[in-house]
Amino acid sequence: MILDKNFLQNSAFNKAEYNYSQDDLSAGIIHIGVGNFHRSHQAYLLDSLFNQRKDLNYGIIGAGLREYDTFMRDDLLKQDCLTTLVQRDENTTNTRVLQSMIDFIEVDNNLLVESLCNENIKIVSLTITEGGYYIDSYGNFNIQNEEIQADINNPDNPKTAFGILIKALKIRKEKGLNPFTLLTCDNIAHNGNVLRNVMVKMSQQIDADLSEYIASNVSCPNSMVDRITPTATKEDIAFIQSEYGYIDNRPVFSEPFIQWIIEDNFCNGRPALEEVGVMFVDDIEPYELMKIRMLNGSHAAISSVSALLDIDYVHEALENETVKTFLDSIINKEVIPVLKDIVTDINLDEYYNTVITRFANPYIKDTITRICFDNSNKQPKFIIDSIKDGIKNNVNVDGLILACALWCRYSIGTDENGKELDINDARKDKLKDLALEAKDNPIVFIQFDEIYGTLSQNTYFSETFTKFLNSIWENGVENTVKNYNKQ
Ligand code: CS2
Repeated sequence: MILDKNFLQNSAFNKAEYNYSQDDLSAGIIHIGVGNFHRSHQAYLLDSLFNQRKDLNYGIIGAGLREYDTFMRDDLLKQDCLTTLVQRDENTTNTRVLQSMIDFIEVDNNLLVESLCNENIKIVSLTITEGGYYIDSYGNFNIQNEEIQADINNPDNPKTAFGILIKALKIRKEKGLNPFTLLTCDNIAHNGNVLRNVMVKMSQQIDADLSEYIASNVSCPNSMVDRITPTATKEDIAFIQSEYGYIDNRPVFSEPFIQWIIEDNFCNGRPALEEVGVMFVDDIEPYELMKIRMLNGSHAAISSVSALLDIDYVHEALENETVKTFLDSIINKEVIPVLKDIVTDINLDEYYNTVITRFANPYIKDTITRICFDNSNKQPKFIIDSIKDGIKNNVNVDGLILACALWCRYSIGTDENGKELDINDARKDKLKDLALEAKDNPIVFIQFDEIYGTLSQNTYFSETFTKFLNSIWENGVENTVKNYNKQ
């Protein structure tokens, strides 16, 4: 029996806990990029709000532009867009079927534009990954990118999310409809500002008036999002079937922890998410910096070394003394000293303890492969920015530089026993070539400017990287990290 509306209405499953159904909702949000995270986070919080019978006009419509989205759409439509969310740690297994998504637009750019022009849509939210914003290693919008240029030259037939949003905003403006808020939920510092800059700069090349209109009328609040959400496995699907008697082909498993902090800047209204624990603030910077540098930074710091040491899960990485000591040293000696002047209201040591406790949760089975995914878009934002700031502030960042050398070794694609590493990165081939060349000439890896910008010109950085990479090849991964840990 596949999960669907009928099943939910007719079975005894958790019935008492549902105070609304999809029939009570109308569409108010289009979400682009429906993955696991969106569903464990935004869709879950809206479900909690709807369950209080509030703001029922903010139902979510799923959308996407890629092949992956067609598979997600097909599967979700078969189960009436319902998602089973299981939140797990050692004390709880909390299962709920989320009903906050009510439809999923066909993966077709014209249909997406059409839906975006529905005046009931007040918010367009996005999870299009850190790499989805065309940002170069200097933090600037890469307007010369081929895909962006194609949309600028052919704005009526856009292919990128931004081209599509610009076209829809143009139509809304012409029809005299209010614009929508653009709410990014990706892990990028100042994510709203980044998005806004892309929208304004790109539209400038298309239609100057429209660009001005977007700059003055469309809000792009910055936000910090947080909930660890691994990819569900076959065993997870089987767990739901044996435990609850139905099949959900797209369940989501997450930790119980959840956080969403948003700047309160919505041009066309918003749901009362504060009722379900979302924090609305005037300035997001301290929170997002803390989260990106400490939580995502920790993942990025342990990702390559764990893969090279043949560790499968994040909780196992934390049980490995070499990896744990390495991480503690990076965060305590290199990341926190830079952050403590910017993040003054939050106890960073306590925050780090929470991060570690969350990583140690064995019940969510977060994989090292997941945290290695798309590393070439994560290293710049999660590691390299910390290195740059450390150097500026005279903080020793040897550990972070060692993390870069380990990533270089990882990019070869095999571990020290010849076992193949499961690398999922658009720059994989280029990185492998550079990593092989770097065996004899380490500096070529850090001269890859799409990732490192001009950082290789810093002598401390390039000498330390060279020292560590040479040591990795001479003494091995584990010994190199252990030696660093002794410092
Ligand atoms: C992870 C994130 O992909 C990563 O590198 O750090 O997916 C992380 O689990 C989330 O940001 C947690 O909110």
